[in-house]
Amino acid sequence: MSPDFELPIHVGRPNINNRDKFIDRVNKILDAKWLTNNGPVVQELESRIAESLGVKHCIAMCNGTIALEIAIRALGLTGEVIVPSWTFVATAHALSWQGITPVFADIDPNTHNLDPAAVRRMITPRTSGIIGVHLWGRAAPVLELQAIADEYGLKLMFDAAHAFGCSYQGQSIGRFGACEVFSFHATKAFNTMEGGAVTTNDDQLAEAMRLMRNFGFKGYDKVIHPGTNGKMIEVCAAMGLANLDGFDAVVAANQSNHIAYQQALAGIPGIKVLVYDSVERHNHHYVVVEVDDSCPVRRDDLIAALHANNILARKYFWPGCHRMQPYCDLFPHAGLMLPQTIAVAERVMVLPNGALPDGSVEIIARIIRSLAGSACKS
Ligand code: T4K
Repeated sequence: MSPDFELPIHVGRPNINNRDKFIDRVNKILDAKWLTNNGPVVQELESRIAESLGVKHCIAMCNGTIALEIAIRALGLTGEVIVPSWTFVATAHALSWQGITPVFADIDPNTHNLDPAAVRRMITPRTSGIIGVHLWGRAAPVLELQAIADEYGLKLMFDAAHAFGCSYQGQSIGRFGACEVFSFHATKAFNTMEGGAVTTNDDQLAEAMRLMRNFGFKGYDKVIHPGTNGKMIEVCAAMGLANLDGFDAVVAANQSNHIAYQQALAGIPGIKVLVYDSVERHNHHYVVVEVDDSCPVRRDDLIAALHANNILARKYFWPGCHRMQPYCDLFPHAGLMLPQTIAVAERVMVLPNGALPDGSVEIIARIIRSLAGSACKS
């Protein structure tokens, strides 16, 4: 049988808005012969993002992982830092790459975000901080984590890689903790091809991160800080400006697909589409489906069937960082403290979203329903 889609439709297909405006800006960048090193297009993107999020500083970076590393260093994190295992592995790697031990705390199975009680259990005399992750763009328990950080004298920052355009208690994500880190990777709701940014209201922290992003240079020939190369290039910033202009339309398309998925998958036993809180702003980028034991088909069999039809669903972020290298060798018993992470990792399937070909949601739902439905009868 031929697949439903001739060309694959992926989770993570990039949103490319305003292609003409992007090309126009690229031509201007080439004419100006200023390609990188804090150029005018990067500065314009930083101002627009800071303004739209209502935060004092936005420091654009070459990607979200380097942005995390720079933020971690600028905050002075050391020893152990508490993170979820249920996240993309970059959250943990950004710590271990700098000789800091990521300590994995369990999640709340309803939100997929850190469980504050589990965070408390993982604090030791070596803990210097907490990195909350706003997974799927749903805010981590910001206030509860801040209270724990204040009580124990820990630094708190957020991995907001998924959360551009999302809010917590009505305020844009990007303003919480000591700083927040975005990824603008091609696969994100808002992308600069590769890219990322740290946002903060702390002047000193912002200054330190700007220095670290550019080898520690403070003017010609004067280095006053250790640093690396974390700079965003002008062409990526041009992509960002073009995509910012079309961001509302992307969110609207995502949301409409999300609603269509909820309707089309309703009533299938053991299938639940995660719903985003309607009182908050959300980018609706990730369509996250949980397949539990009452579904007659296993999650992995559903994914295999979708792949056979050129629908490249994913089981993000299976199996959890603690079961990836080097963490599974370093902490072979970490799973004992992560029962909810392990359970959620077995249930989750992420479906394609964004500018999908017409009728995609219905076709995808039909495949899932036909498998779950027929297996149900047998
Ligand atoms: N923290 C969190 C919570 C994150 O999710 C991420 C990144 C980070 C930190 C680090 O930020 P960055 O340093 O990446 O800025 C992808 C992305 O590479 C990664 O950025 C993202 N999270 C993660 C969730 O997804 P993979 O390993 O799944 O990528 P890959 O190559 O399998 O592509 C994903 C899907 O997107 C595929 O179905 C193909 C499709 N795709 C991808 C690209 C690049 C396209 O259709 N077109 C494209 O151009 O990590």
